[in-house]
Amino acid sequence: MFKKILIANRGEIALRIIQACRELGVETVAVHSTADRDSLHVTYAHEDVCIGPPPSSSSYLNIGSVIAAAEITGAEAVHPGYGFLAENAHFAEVLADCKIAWIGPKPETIRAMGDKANARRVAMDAGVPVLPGSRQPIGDAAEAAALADEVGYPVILKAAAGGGGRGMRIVRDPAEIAGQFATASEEAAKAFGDGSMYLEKYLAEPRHVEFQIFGDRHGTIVHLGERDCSIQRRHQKLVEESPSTALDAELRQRMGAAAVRLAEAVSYENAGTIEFLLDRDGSFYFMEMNTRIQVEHPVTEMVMGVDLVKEQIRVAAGEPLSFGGGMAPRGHAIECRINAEDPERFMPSPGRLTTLHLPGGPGIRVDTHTYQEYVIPPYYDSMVAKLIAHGRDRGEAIARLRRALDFFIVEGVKTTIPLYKQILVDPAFCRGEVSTRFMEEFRARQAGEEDAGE
Ligand code: MV4
Repeated sequence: MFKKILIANRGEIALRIIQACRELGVETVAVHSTADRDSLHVTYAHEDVCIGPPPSSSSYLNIGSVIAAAEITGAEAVHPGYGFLAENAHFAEVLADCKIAWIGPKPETIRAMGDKANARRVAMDAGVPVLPGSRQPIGDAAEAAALADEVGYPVILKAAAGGGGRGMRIVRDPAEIAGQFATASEEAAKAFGDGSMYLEKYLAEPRHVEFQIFGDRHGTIVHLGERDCSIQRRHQKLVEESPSTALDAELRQRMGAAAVRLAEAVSYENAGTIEFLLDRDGSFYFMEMNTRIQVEHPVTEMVMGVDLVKEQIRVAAGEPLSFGGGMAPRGHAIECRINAEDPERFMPSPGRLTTLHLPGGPGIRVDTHTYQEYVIPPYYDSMVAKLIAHGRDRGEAIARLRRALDFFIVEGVKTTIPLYKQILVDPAFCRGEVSTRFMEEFRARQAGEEDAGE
């Protein structure tokens, strides 16, 4: 096992990784920008190194500074968390050159899956279902038009270098395909330095169902069930749960087998996520693969009874997986991402947490780097905490989450807590009827209720 690990991240995930290291008896190095001196990840690490000024481009994304911090402290491995450098294949390669271990998949896997058009082709070749569409990046507008005619409208244009909803265009009218292709490709070239686009048939009201997969260095690859992340707004996930109310054991087995097949096709190592779109009729289609630990990993941990971050470290140190595949979920878990935001406008609301009381009790987990009097800086994402409830069934998980939201007191900044209290009593949510359109439909129901009340 490693003696010392550097955590190349901040916020709640940095603290989560430090917790895992402690349990494994591994020493920790925190890196931080000048804006994060007072964060708990700095407090709890054995050592800390300031790596630059607040903008992440000058600190958490500065490969030279992070590697210098690892060299100075003698860290043997780096855990990247999520975001920042987590899916940067070049960073993983530079670490290897410096003889520092990378807690994540092989750089070539990160690169292969980071190109979303290539990932789609890998899935097709592995016999994993994909929506009708491109086999390779689209050459020009005429090719986009021909392909769209072939698969039928509506279609969606996606940037190969995008992902997570960035660089997407839905096209419903054949008259618009050429123009949309040109502008989308130009935008992608500007935003990602790569204008490659691919095309898929557009599904109107799918669910976002993703599978947690895990591979070790001895060739074992398993899945740990799914997370339903259909409730999103502007491609930001709001609520994540496991198991999905749309899956039975048979569909879970088939989707899980497809996820494992794809992971096997790239000899996947460490933790990863395979995203699917699930249609109403039970058809499922590969969308993207994420080659990192995800924000919503705790819902899987709670229903599967595993510690995914400890497992990442063990596997990176060469140990075999400590669990097998094919486990059935135990009970139900739901996570809310609590942000310092004005939920009406979805605008960040940074500042001092003048009061903070965190809920606890049976079945409740709170992952946070904050404390009373902590100041949320304006430079990074505005997450205050992840609140996760586990219950014997979905009803108990919802009741516990509602109770915990009622007992979660934050003063000094606006938060998304009131929004979650509304979602958790929404009739469609309570029936488990969610799709990627959920938030629009929910807003409409809320507006209708207000009208009726006046
Ligand atoms: C789609 C889709 C429907 N059809 N692709 C969004 C994030 C990125 N991972 C891909 N996404 C989608 N891709 C096809 N062929 C629906 C989504 C999607 C979505 C789209 C618009 C608004 C919200 C969304 C939430 C989740 C998924």
